[in-house]
Amino acid sequence: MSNISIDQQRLMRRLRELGSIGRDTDGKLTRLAASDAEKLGRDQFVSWLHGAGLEVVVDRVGNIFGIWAPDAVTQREPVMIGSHIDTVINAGIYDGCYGVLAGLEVIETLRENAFTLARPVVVAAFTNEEGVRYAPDMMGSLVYAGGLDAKTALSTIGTDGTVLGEELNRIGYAGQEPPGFLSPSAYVELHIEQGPVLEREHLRIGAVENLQGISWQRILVEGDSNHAGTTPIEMRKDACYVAARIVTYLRDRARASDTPTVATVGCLTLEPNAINVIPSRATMTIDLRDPYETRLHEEEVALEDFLQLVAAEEQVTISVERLARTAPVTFDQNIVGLIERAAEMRGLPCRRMTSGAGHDAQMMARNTPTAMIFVPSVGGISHNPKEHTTNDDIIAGANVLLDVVQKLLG
Ligand code: HGY
Ligand code: MN
Ligand code: MN
Repeated sequence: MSNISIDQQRLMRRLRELGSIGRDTDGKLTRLAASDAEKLGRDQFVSWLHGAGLEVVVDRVGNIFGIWAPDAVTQREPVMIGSHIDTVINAGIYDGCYGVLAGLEVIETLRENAFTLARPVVVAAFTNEEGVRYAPDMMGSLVYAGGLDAKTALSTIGTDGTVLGEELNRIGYAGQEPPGFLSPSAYVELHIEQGPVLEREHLRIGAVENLQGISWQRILVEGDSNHAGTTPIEMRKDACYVAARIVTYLRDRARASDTPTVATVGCLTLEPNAINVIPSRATMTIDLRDPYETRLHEEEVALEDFLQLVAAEEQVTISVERLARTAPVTFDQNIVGLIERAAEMRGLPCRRMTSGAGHDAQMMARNTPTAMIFVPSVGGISHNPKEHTTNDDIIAGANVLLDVVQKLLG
């Protein structure tokens, strides 16, 4: 059993405080990347970092780092604990924020227990993990890991027509440090599972050993507007009908798949969007995921063929823009083993598992031994204000992170 534990009240208080930042007049929580609301969240996090006596560094794409590096060890590679504090629209309070605040809590607990560092330890909040305003998702960690150059990321145009670099400048988080300025010896991310597995199996901890591949596309269907009353069905070039066929095609394919393929159309807009006009244009996003690269690729090719077929049948034009594509990732088996042993030492039932959600860890795994710790999501719900994890599980996960980080710092 580990001899130290985190300060439960402090972690729970900060989760609630950060979760109160970015709420609209209806109480809905939205802190999109580089927005005014996210600035307030960033400012709060930075003030906690300063309060903990950590060195604060912001890199060129706005990734924030809280660093504890005593002089004697500054030359050694740090252990990094990270996640994100940007959210989706109408979000819960745990996604990303839990991992960042638990990381800070672990560092503060180590400092309060006069832990002697053999290497620096860093907590990171990566920019634009969700990818809701600027695609791709996991952008800050992708740049950090060298998968996207900072200039391209900063010139990304958002769904609202803004430019990421200008927004980071405007909110005061366009840092100077080159992304990748620290090359960690290990990266660990604590996160809510956001799915039903741990709760269904009455487990407390997930030792995440791999993460599924993700493919994001934006589809534009161009038909012809026409009169809803006078246009015979066979004469229609109905962009909405084509979009509906794409949605049902994706669901049918995912249901029929022999692997855990999932497909989601999360955004759909119609033009001119009038009750008595056959839509001329439909813009939609497609989020395809599968733990197996060959299957994900098969689904992408099958979709491409279907789009050509339905465009010909309905005499519309369909154009595709790729927004994000990450292959499945396998995490570091040694760190996964440390997580299992830490859970066992604390008497927490644990299992190895796959992450259905994307995380900054999948980008950091490109260059750094990486793994993730999951705690249960009540009802498997996430990306929803009902997202919830019990206090006991929040605290248990943070203590497992504390134990794993102590081992990695050894
Ligand atoms: O989309 C995802 O899986 C993550 O929440 N960004
Ligand atoms: Mn997340
Ligand atoms: Mn998320």
